[in-house]
Amino acid sequence: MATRNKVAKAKSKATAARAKSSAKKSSKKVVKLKVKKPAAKTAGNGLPRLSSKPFGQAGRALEGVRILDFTHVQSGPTCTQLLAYMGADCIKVERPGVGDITRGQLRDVKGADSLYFTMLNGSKRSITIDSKHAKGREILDRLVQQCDVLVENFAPGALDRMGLTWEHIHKLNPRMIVASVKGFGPGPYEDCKVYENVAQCAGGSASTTGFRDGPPLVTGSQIGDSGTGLHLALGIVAALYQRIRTGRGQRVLAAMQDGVLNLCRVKLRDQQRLKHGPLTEYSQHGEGVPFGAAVPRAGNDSGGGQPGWILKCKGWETDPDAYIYFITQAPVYATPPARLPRLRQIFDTVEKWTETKNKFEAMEILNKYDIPCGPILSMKEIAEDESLRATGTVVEVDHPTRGKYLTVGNPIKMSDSPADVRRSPLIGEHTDEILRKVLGYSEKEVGDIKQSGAITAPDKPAKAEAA
Ligand code: CAO
Repeated sequence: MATRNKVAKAKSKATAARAKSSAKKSSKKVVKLKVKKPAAKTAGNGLPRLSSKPFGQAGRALEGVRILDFTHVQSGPTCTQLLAYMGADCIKVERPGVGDITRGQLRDVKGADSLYFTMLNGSKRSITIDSKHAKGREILDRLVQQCDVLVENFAPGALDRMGLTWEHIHKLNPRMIVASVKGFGPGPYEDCKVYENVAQCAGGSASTTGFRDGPPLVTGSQIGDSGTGLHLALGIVAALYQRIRTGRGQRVLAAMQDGVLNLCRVKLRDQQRLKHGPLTEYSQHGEGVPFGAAVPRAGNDSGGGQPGWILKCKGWETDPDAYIYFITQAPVYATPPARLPRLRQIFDTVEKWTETKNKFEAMEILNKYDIPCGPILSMKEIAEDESLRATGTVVEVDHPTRGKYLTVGNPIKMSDSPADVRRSPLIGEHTDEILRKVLGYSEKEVGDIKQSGAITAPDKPAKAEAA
């Protein structure tokens, strides 16, 4: 009871601090509290009155949403980074002295956070908390009370072992949404740890990628990690929307196997079509190679009604990316049945021509004839692409220890919610600020917390790496 009173007192203090800090903010720019005010200000259809502010100046889509970001590595961070770009206040909780393991992985600049970390944790705040320390648990409980969403992608069971079971969280804050990435959903593999390529294999991508006469292949697109992060972000936004009606939070689970399968659904479509005959759009059909029991790897076949292939362009002998994707729509082969048996012949003929042009010249000429095609762009070309910079898809940000770096901005463009793309935080950079302003701890309490060892690594002050 005493503890409960203490929590309640702390909560009201924290709420006051939160209101004070948002009032302070609102005098500078957008008034977020106004957006939340209901009934009297509605237009009669349950929605607030139309904003009179110009588009792009009425705040960001997720402003006012506070996230307890307990994510690490790639899948979880990619989800919360996207929500942060859309305006959520993302508080990343990291282990004192260590932080997200990716801070030090694939390090390219000595002593600076890696690009692995910086490109997945932009626009967030960082607090260090030892979740296994009694005082750390108390701080986490207070964060649970102050946040709208907890996002995590620990190994199965890890969150429970920290004492943060759904029951505990729901009791502390019934409005909280608890969103998780796991490798597998409930079933035989639910306790397994999973990384990107495992998910690509278990989700059906690897068995359907590569060439027919080669082994299964993983793809460079991080469909297991970033793909699942995207799925989770959608689940969170939908849960926030449902909470407007129900008032309560819910659990959201995005399993990596499920996310990959969702992106591979056309291959499950093809698996079912196999029962009714060969997959005529696969080039192996035109080549007279019989199908087996499962969907085969289709090389660079386009997989749709419009056959395509990757063709060499001028310079292919030395440039590994001097290729173009070409789709056949020539009138004499106007129908798929007319084209499919002659695909190799068509592509060989067209390639004789593409080999005389570089991929950009070929693209320009082919587009004049409305032929869908795409140059194979290297990451170097993408990094230097001016149009991607202009749209904010590729953004350069400045970082105190590593200097300028490129990151991928928000790939989703919203006309009334400009992306908020900022550098990633240093480890524990916002520990003090969050303890005081979000959680309402007093000067003395913050001092006690520091002494307790709950926010510092042994023999190391919390901000040591930030210096
Ligand atoms: N304070 C104290 N301890 C902390 C902490 C903190 N702030 N943050 C994390 N820890 C602890 C956890 O409690 C856990 O301890 P226990 O095992 O004793 O419960 C420990 O750190 C390790 O966490 P973990 O199990 O998540 O990490 P791992 O390196 O063993 O596994 C991964 C990593 C990715 C395989 C696993 O987290 C996982 O399967 N996640 C779900 C799927 C996923 O997201 N995979 C994609 C990763 S990106 O490729």
